[in-house]
Amino acid sequence: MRAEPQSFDRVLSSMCTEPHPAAREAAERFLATNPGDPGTYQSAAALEDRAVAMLGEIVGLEIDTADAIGTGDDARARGGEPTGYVTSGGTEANVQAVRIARERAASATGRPSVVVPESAHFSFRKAADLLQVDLEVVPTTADHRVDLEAVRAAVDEDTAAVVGVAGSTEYGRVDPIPELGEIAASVDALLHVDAAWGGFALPFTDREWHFGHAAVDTMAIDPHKMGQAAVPAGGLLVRSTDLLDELAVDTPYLESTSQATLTGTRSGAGVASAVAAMEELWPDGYRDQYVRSQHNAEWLADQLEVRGYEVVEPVLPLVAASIPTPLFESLRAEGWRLSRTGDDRRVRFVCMPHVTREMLESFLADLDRLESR
Ligand code: 0PR
Repeated sequence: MRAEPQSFDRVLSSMCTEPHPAAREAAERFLATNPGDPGTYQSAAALEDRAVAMLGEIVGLEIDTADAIGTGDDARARGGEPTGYVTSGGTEANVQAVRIARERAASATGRPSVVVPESAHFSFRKAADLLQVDLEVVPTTADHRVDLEAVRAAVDEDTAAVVGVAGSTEYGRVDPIPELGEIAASVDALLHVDAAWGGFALPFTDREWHFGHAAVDTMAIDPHKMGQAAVPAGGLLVRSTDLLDELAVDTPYLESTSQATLTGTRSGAGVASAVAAMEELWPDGYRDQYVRSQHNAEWLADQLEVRGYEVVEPVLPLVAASIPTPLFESLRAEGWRLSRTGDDRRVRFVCMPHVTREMLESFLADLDRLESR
């Protein structure tokens, strides 16, 4: 087989990026390891503890490495400590968070429901489908954040979880997390925050989004997106081990006695590359990258506005702009990888680390040329 992987030269649509060189190297070294079997792959499992501890630092949780999942039995015996694990991505973290909430609500009488903003990622639909919970989709307001009044009206005794998005897929918006926490607590539901994409940018903003800012119970944060790790490396973090216990199944013939992850065999490459990227970049490298990407997004938004396109201002490094379909198609034909929002077909530019000012200048030159044809 000889096929070239996708070059990132013209990719403006993706939430993935070129892995950091240290992350690439670490992924290669751990290709054949499985942190899902910590008894056998001890160093991959130890790296996962390290990944979880570092993710904890980023999301405002102090995690003792001995409490992470590799040594889960000990941690569970002690109970209550914050913990988590490296998932295959945001989808798995979101599915598992819904599963935790459903299990926790299992003794309630009605069918459990999860309240999500319409801006939530489609992985919550998969979760609802698989787990047989009702998805209550509430609208967003004009600024593309969840309508709190609608959330208040949607919750009741069957609500197992309320979801807030910290960096939405289509507009990069951050829901009012502290307020969502209060609403969730008022009906004894869990608060899950989806920071799968935003989690590595938000620490450098003044947004209130993490465990230290609000009564957050579970969170998705993906090293394989803004974290510059190799795919697959997502993260699920929980406020206390008893929440992860809701997921544990017995594993009779493994050395470890239970498993809380959704997949069995997992990628040691993802885990090792997440640790390498975070050790290399947290916090200064991520801060520099956020500042660079945010400036690029603001610059692109201005440039598009000057040209008469309607633009949704970037709160995080993501710009959405109304570009007519024929022009969108012509740009794609030139090799630009672009995608559109579901509701109003705006073109979505994700200013990931591989997106440079030069690349955006070259994109705008093509846009101008094609527009004047
Ligand atoms: N939560 C949020 C807020 C997301 O944006 C995404 C992915 C997920 C969860 C799910 O994450 P996984 O895809 O890791 O399971 N959103 C991206 C999107 O729809 C997914 C993506 C990534 C699409 C890379 C294309 C691509 O090249 O844009």
